[in-house]
Amino acid sequence: MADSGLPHRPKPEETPEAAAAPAAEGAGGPSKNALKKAAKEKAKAEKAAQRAAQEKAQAAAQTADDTAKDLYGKIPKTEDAVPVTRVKELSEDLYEKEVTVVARVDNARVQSAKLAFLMLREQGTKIQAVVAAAEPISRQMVKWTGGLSVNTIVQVTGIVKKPGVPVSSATLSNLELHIRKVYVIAEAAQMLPMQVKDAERPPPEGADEGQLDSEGTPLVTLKTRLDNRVLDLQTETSQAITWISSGVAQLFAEYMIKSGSRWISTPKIAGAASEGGSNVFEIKYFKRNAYLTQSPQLYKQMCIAGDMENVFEIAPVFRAEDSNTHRHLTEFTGLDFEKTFRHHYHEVLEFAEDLLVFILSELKVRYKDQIAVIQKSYPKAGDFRLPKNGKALRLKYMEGLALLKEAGVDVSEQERFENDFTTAMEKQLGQIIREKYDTDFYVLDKFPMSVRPFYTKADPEDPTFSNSYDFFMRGEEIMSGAQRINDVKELEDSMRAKGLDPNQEGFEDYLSAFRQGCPPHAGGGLGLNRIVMFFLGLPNVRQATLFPRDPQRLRP
Ligand code: AMO
Repeated sequence: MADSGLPHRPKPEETPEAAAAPAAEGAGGPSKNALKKAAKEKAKAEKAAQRAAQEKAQAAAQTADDTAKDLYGKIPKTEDAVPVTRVKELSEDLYEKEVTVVARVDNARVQSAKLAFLMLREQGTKIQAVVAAAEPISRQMVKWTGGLSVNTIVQVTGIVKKPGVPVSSATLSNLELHIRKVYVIAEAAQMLPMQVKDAERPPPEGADEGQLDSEGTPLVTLKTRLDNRVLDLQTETSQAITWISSGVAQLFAEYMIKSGSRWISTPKIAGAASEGGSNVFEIKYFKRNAYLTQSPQLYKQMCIAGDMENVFEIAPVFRAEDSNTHRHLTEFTGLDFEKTFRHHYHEVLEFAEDLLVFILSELKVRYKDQIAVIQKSYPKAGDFRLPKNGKALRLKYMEGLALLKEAGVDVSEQERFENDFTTAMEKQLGQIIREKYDTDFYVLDKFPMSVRPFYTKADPEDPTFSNSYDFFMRGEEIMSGAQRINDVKELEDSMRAKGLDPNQEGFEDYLSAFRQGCPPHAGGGLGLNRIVMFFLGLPNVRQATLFPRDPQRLRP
């Protein structure tokens, strides 16, 4: 033992007391039994050491004569440069060709001493790989490959073959990779909190953990999936859904930019809760309090006052609503726009209707592969109905109300303009419109002034109503918008009528934007998460949100 530099501490048997003490076993020395036991222990230890040495020698010999020792294991530097083919690009054209892929191990199993299977998964696309012991592939390589832990990222080189029978559990069921080399790029922990393959099917309706399907396979609840979102994102369905979300944002930006709109970024921290209402998050801001913005509403209008004419934003929107429903989040992605018009707010309404028709019809074309994947779990994903003539169906609020009344719905509160439609009414109206007009996307225009925010312009012909509109998909709201009041006097009166004080902190900058003159304008705010959810017919908005935030959830 190396000198530790610490003062020597005598072991118990080295102390003077120990030297003076009589031997524990009595004056005649250790008993026969004790001697026998000690001899037995010694023999056992010798045997174990012998066995370990033998195993070590055997392993060394095996490695020495392992014909495949360079064909598997940790990835060698030389393999880094090998060109890689994407799994989803593999096809029957590559039969008998050698390819290299990088993928996760979805499943690994040893069939026999000479045969093992890997299911490989790259962004949800699966292909089966086989490793069989035959020169130069060794039994050791087969055993090692079949023992890889699930989710490990591997680089596999192999020959593309046609399997004897199609591999029904693989996405590429008519292809099989016959492994030549397999190297580990990043190893996964042995125990994962959730199996990605168990999350491939939709979650059960109830929240109870431990549910099994009729074949005894675990059903993973939405809560477990969201708790382990990184694993959940690896499923084929989540991969496809996240592509649709990306597509909605891209198509929104594409349409806006094509129309000459400017991409803006407005603050999410504000000094006052100026949009009113209690659904605002208060935060600590150095020595004072601040608020997270509930929408870019006031700022997008201030940009119009700043002569920007046509603006849009894609950004988080915060709502401190304790709503625990399938469609409410406390943070969502808002797609907002604001635009000037010349003669009538319908110029902007039409612009927004064409925007939605563009997004929804382009999604169907550009993301048809992803939609087909999602449809396997959520059959409604592929059946979103758009108006045949490419023009949005637009009804007046009162026409919608009449359709509900005709269907026997009690709309007396709505007729008295006391309340907006309830969620149940909106859904029923969606059904009626689908049957009558064969579309899942429609617009209601001219809402009662009483149910809209202070910045909404009243209908000059009948001020009971307003120049405001909501957009619906499958009977649920995805957008709100309106012509805005652009005259400062009218704006202050409207604030007072809604019980707001124009002199309240936070309104001065907004109001002064109008004092120096602001052109007529209108706009709207869309919820990206809801568009994805309703387009695909998903049961819950959390499935259309990367890392959802709701009153119960602040992680991951
Ligand atoms: P509104 O409050 O109606 O309007 O919001 C606009 C759109 O945002 C989405 N949305 C939500 N999505 C998920 N969870 C929520 N809690 C949630 N709340 C709203 C919906 C909704 O249609 N300033 C106005 C817009 C405007 O007039 O331009 C506004 O924010 O899809």
